[in-house]
Amino acid sequence: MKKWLFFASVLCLVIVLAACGANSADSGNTGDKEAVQTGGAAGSELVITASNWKFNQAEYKIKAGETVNVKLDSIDGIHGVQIKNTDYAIANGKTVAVSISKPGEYEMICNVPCGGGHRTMAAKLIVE
Ligand SMILES: [Cu+2]
Repeated sequence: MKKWLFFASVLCLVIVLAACGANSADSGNTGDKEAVQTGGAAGSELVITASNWKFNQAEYKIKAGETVNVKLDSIDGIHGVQIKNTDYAIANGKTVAVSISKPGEYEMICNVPCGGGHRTMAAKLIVE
């Protein structure tokens, strides 16, 4: 009887230790993932969504001198973005690392002939 009790106690202890071990391993992994995600967010990203015939925002803001990964997503029609007074152009579905050192307002236009509203398809990029 005593032997059985001892065995049960050891078994409980093993289970508790295993659970603790598993938990700490899990939280360790989560920490790693968070670190990776934080690292990804540090290189900031700007997603511009284009449709017939507008961009999803009238204005987009980035910081002067900061490299921002600008992605263009066309959800309706095929569009492109050209940032005037810069060499930057972003094709549909592509991401371009944009870094503009001079603050100001830059006009962004669609650079793909996309139909009726093409010529009025524009937004502002504000570099602060
Ligand atoms: Cu267009």
